[in-house]
Amino acid sequence: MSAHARNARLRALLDAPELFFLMEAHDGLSARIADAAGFPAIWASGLSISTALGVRDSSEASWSQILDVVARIVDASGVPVMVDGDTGHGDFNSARRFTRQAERIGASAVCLEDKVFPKMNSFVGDGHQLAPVGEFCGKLRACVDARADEDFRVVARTETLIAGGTVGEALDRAHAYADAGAHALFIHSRRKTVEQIADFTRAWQGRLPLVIAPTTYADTPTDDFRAMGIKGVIWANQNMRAAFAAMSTVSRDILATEGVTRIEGALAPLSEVFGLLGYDDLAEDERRYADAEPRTR
Ligand code: SPV
Ligand code: MG
Repeated sequence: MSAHARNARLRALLDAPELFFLMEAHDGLSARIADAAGFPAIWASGLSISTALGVRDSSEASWSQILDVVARIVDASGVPVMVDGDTGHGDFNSARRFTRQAERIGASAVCLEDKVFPKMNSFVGDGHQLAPVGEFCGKLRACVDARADEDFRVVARTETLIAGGTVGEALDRAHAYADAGAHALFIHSRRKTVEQIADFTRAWQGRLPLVIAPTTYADTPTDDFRAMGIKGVIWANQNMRAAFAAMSTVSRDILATEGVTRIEGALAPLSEVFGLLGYDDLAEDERRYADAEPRTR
């Protein structure tokens, strides 16, 4: 799918009445797996990419390091990619440079959050500081103006509830971000239950498409999110956590047993890896291209 077609696809997903899932990816392999599983869109998660790079989700990875990984995710998949842009990695100018570059490498949306730089992951600690509303609105406007393709989406994320604010305060910010030109709104909560999100969606009345990441309230049935009118549900870190758990088990087991006999059955066969990465297609292409006879006229 061309970059423009991917952008148009994500825009259509956000604007359609149906709910859709965005699956987290943090490298080329996880992107390929999410795509092959059938997810219609990918969330390039700051937490998961940072973790895969071996650093903390506290603006430790530079924006170019993040976008290097996003380029791998775009390259390895055929579905639209929404990039977790954190705070935009600085002021409005850093954010719009990040946005422009994300669009150039084939991402279809950037999501910007209203915290101050450097940010800390939303699940860590209680010191989450929000940016002034006017400053964040200017950042959103700069990113909306910086797009080359009008189907590329700028998603505003409010961390009001993460910072201990009320649903009313989150709504005030969300309306300001909609006025500033955001195309969708990510309302984030780390409560174990969905009530805050439900209160927000009732009052929001569908002004812009809503996106959520139900990491802590993940046992809420998806039909409840549908009933609330939520459009995008981001499974924000499950591939990274699955890989973390599996790699921890395998590394410990091989060391403890001095071999792979016990763990081998739990591993993906290489044939499955080669299948997903399209080794057969390459063999076919080699037959076609590697030693082509000159065509006779
Ligand atoms: C991420 O995936 O990096 C997110 C979502 O921003 S969360 O970790 O829930 O803040
Ligand atoms: Mg993040």
